[in-house]
Amino acid sequence: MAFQKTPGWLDWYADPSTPRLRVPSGSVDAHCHVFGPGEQFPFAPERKYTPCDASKQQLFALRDRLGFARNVIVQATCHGADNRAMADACRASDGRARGVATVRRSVSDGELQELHDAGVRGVRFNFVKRLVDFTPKDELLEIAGRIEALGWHVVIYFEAQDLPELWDFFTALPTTVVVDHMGRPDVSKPVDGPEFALFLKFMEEHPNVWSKVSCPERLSLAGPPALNGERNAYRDVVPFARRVVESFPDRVLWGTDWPHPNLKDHMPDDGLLVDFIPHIATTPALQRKLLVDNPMRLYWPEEAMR
Ligand code: 0GY
Repeated sequence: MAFQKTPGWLDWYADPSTPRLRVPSGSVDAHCHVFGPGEQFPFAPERKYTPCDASKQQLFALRDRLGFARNVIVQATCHGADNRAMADACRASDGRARGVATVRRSVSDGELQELHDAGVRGVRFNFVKRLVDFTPKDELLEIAGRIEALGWHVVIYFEAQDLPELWDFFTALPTTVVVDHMGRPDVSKPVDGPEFALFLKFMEEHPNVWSKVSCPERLSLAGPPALNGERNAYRDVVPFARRVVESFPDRVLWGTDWPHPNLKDHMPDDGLLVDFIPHIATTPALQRKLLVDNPMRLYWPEEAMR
């Protein structure tokens, strides 16, 4: 089936630069996606956007180019609750990819087990209104209870202004909870202001809450690096991400977010994104926790304990 991309869609950057940072051996890109290919894995009818194709082979090539060892492939909303493309990529990775799925209440125990066998270790609950239709909280809590039994965790995606309303639901979740992109802070506001303080309090008061310190290119208002020509790009996001890394060094993850859905202004060079890491995790010890120890503990615990 031929899919028509969303008008103005920016395709991923085909020739990323080699990062200056040599990431530690065994590093994990803990937030990335596969899209289709649409011919093989059609996009969901209820999707809010139609992306370009971004295959597992292309993802694995990027992994190798950037010097990473493993991926965590997160189900993107354009595939709805049809996890076939993500699970296929995990299965094809020789154990070097884990997955995060989207499931509905109707998912059977057998389907959950099949996803587990493919490498899935979490489900994603998405509250970003431009991406998904509303799912009742009781359905999500029921799903959380079922996946807890498999030892999985919940990944949540929301915007900073919605945290107060979602707080009671998030804090009722029985599993480890991983927040995408630091809960999308508004980086034009002060890092010490009330909005980000609430996010830090969320992490402080709930030791089961982790955060991805990813997506500076989504959060930055400072402009694309291709225009300002600096490798130290997305500077306005640095204080936020650095605060999270330094406050919770054992509960942070990092990912490229390749192939970067829904970016409007520019498509990041993934090599530059890797070079953002030393600005937010400023020592080799912090980089090792962020890129190796933490994701291994969450996604490959059987290897991390060896
Ligand atoms: C991201 C961010 C976005 C999209 C999705 O599943 C998705 O469609 O997560 C976004 O548009 O902000 O993490 O990929």
